[in-house]
Amino acid sequence: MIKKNIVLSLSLVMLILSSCSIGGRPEIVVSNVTIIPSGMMKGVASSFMQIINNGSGSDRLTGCTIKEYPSARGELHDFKDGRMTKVEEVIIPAHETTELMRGSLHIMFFEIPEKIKGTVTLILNFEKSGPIEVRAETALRK
Ligand SMILES: [Cu+2]
Repeated sequence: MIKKNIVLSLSLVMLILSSCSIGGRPEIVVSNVTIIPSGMMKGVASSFMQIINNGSGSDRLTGCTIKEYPSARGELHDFKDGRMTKVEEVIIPAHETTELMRGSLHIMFFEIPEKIKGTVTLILNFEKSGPIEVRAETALRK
């Protein structure tokens, strides 16, 4: 009976330990945020940035909006087999920097009501960290 109890409590400890390592807290820092209006399509812009996760748990980017233009629609895009495709989420692994850049993962906005310039505020929605506001500098397409 005693032996059985020890085994039971040991497995409980292991369960708690393993759930900690999976469910640790993410610590998100976002830098180098740019938003680039499309030269060809009206009301469309792409956004690039670095999302740094200094925490011990992963997070997911699930969406993005522009504070100044709430009606604009933000989509998460990736490239698969050389073609741009919409994705539902971007996984942000712990202890890693996730790069959103041209030709790879990026955010794209549609139906922006006017030509954007200067800086705008993006609201990035994370599953665990919640909404994070970042300033995005408008850049011209190089
Ligand atoms: Cu895109």
